[in-house]
Amino acid sequence: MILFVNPRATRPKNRRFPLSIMAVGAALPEGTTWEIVDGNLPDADPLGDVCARVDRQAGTADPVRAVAMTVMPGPQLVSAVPLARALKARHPDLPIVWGGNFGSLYPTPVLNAPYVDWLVRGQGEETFVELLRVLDGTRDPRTVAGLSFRDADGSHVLGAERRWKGPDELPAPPYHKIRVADYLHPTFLGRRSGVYQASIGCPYGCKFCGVISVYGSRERQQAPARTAEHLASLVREHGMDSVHFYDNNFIVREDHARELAERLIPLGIRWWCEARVDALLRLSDDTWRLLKRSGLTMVFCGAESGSDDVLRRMNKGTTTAQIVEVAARARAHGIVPEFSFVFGDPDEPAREIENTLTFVRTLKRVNPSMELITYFYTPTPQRRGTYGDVDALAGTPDTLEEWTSPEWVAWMTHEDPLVPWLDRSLKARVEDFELVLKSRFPSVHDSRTAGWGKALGSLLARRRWARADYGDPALLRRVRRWAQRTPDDRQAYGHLRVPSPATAT
Ligand code: B12
Ligand code: SF4
Repeated sequence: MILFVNPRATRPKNRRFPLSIMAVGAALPEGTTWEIVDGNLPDADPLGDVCARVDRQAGTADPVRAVAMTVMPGPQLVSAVPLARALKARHPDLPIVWGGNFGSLYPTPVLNAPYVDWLVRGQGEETFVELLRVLDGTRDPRTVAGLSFRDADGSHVLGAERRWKGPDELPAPPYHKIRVADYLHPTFLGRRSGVYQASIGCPYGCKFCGVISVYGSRERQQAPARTAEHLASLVREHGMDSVHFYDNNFIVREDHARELAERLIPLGIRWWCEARVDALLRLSDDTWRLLKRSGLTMVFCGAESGSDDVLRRMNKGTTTAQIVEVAARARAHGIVPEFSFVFGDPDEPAREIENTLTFVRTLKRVNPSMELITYFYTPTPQRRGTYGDVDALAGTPDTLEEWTSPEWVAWMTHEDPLVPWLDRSLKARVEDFELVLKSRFPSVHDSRTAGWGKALGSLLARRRWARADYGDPALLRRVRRWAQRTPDDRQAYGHLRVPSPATAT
């Protein structure tokens, strides 16, 4: 038996299908038994749960052969480290395998950890199956692409990169291995929202993005018929009424987008996806209408900057004029655009922050329903040069213990990286702007602020917004705090926030 673990990454009420480990489990050879332990379920005790299952299987014909954990940078790493360490202490001979984005980007600290035995980088399905043969003693680990491990002398062996497969070549998500109803939650889209990923990778090469570091600049999309079939079963059997598509680029080609939309219409769901502005501008008005009819409610676009020079240096491949045009077309078609921006240009941080704030105001004028997402630039290991030409690995920790410190968690989540070029006052400027904007125009994602608080905040922010006066909005901050129904949590999907020294009070 294999135990797959999804260490806690979000508040239980925000948990989503544990797609990563579901995907790897589904690809196991027939006859291999496997179970999921999800640390995101309410009252979960993953350590106790895993140990109980190991004890239950011990002495049977099907003992636990490995514990396989998915680990994303950020709070999930903070949960994963003590869990792996404690498991190793209790069961020293039980192989512990890590996979997912953290180890794919930062293999060294993972391989330095004595409580992690094997690391799978990039796509995991085939690598993990081959690793099982290594554990059986029938395969040399050095021949397994995508596998990394510590050699007998302690040196690190990084296997060759594995050429990955597209979704159509992989098994369907094994929904029978989880209680689907536990993962359908209210969001702004619907009462029973689910998630789905219909493509893998991304063909672009933005110099700040972690996706291409893990998957390279390549994207494979699933056939629309298969996507619709999987979603239809979630709608039919579990009453799912809306879906967030996790694809990095859900809309790439017009013919593909049209076929998908046509197949989604009968499902009667509302949906959210990510798409590039240039891809959206390639669509005809008829296709925009079709997407709207199929339930597209909000589209997330990485706008990144209000300066064409920065967009060029990021290798984004889009322009500010295109972003404005998308805002206008989305308005014409009644679809909410959600624009995310990366603040903190390494060369001209102050100037570029002002450029982008001014640009956000322009977008808000063009499309008042536009939603804003802000990130602070955190250099991420790249294949072909980083935005700002900084060394993304310089100074990063070599141990998992250091990575789990609040400073490094704030770095990984792109919320508060302590980078030398981002002065605290510049960061505060962005945060104050965001507070004024979101007070004046409450976000549809905001289910935490009571209605009266939104109305009062909007009224109080009116003059500030009109005068572009964002400096220290103490009163708006207090209103936010008073009107908060649940503790603040900036992420739309939510995750555990570890206070950083800079933000802790
Ligand atoms: C779902 C998701 C989340 C969820 C839950 C993640 C979880 N593990 O439970 C939530 C909402 C919590 C989340 C939060 C964050 N996320 Co996130 N997230 C995603 C998203 C949209 C989809 C991931 C997914 O499930 N894909 C489907 C599965 C099938 O694919 P997969 O995860 O890649 O898994 C495959 C391989 O990685 C590997 N694998 C994965 N786990 C394992 C385990 C084993 C044992 C093995 C063998 C293999 C293996 O095999 C799998 C199958 O091929 C991706 C974007 C994307 N489309 O990839 C971003 C993404 C991974 N997130 C990202 C980031 C940055 C974050 C945040 C740090 C952002 C933030 N500021 O909030 C936070 C913090 C994370 C945390 N809480 O710890 C980045 C990572 C890039 C980077 N530079 O690190 C991504 C790529 C988004 C982006 N474009 O920037 N995220
Ligand atoms: S930012 Fe978006 S478009 Fe650019 S490489 Fe990353 S996923 Fe692709």
